[in-house]
Amino acid sequence: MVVNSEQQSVLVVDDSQDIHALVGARLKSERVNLLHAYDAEEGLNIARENLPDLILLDLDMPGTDGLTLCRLLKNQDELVHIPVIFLTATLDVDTKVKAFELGAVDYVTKPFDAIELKARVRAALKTKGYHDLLTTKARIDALSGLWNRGYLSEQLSAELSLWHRHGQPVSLLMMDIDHFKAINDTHGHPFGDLVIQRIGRVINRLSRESDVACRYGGEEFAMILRDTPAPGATVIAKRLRREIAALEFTAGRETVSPTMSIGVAGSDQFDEVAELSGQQLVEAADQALYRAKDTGRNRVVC
Ligand code: GH3
Ligand code: MG
Ligand code: MG
Ligand code: MG
Repeated sequence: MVVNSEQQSVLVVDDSQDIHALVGARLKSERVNLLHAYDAEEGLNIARENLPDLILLDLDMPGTDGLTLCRLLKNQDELVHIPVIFLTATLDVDTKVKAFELGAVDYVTKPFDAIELKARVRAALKTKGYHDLLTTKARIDALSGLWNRGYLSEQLSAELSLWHRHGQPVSLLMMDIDHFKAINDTHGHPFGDLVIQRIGRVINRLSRESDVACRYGGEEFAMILRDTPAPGATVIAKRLRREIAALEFTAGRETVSPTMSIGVAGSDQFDEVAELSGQQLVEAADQALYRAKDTGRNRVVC
């Protein structure tokens, strides 16, 4: 089973150039990208920038020591899941216990044995690969292959903080398939699932790399449009509506052509910049969607 097809990276934080050279030589045969830092501050910066899959951390460094750096790493949401293996000459039990309490997954004592270091690094990277796979799976909707609602909510909060701090606009589309119950009732639930899947593919195809397209639930979809005010989002929504209306499904001798109603809301439509929450933006897009339903369906309302 391929856990992670991308090359994993390992950050080595140690004040000794010799240790960097030694680790490099020991892990030469491994398919890993090595990153190097020579003190805690540099280690923290490189970790933040590169989000490595594993950190090999020296316990004894001048200035901020390894235990303190480990505590700093484990205090940051985006870094907390990076496994830390301590490199240490110390065999003192209290220090080892302290390291585990701070969140280290393992330690290797210097001078380290080549095979042992490799085995411990491999084991930690394998676990990290499984962790990443599960994290991704927990964010994806199985039927459509789009992101799920939980992930959309997380990303919406992140986008709104960019709006609050830098005035970078964000828009949200709420989409709902029209008369979907009738499609299910007439052609069956598996056919309905197929419609959801193919509409999901259209939404995915028309979304940009920076957008977050999700299945919000049932036959409802949502999309976050990054750095996009409401008028720009409306253009995208209209394109989506058009492409979905052009889809044709064959059900026995019949051709089914589902349509979608879309509500648009943008942060730029709100006056009180600092007050806007994800919930409010969802509510605004939902209200626009209701208006689209009320005024005849198969349309975009902003
Ligand atoms: P409207 O135009 O007002 O949106 O009408 P509608 O019939 O689409 O709305 P309603 O919310 O009444 O119906 C949604 C239907 O979607 C009901 C539910 O059985 C169906 N549904 C929800 N999730 C799934 C799913 O995963 N697969 C299938 N096939 N149907 C689903
Ligand atoms: Mg040292
Ligand atoms: Mg619905
Ligand atoms: Mg519907």
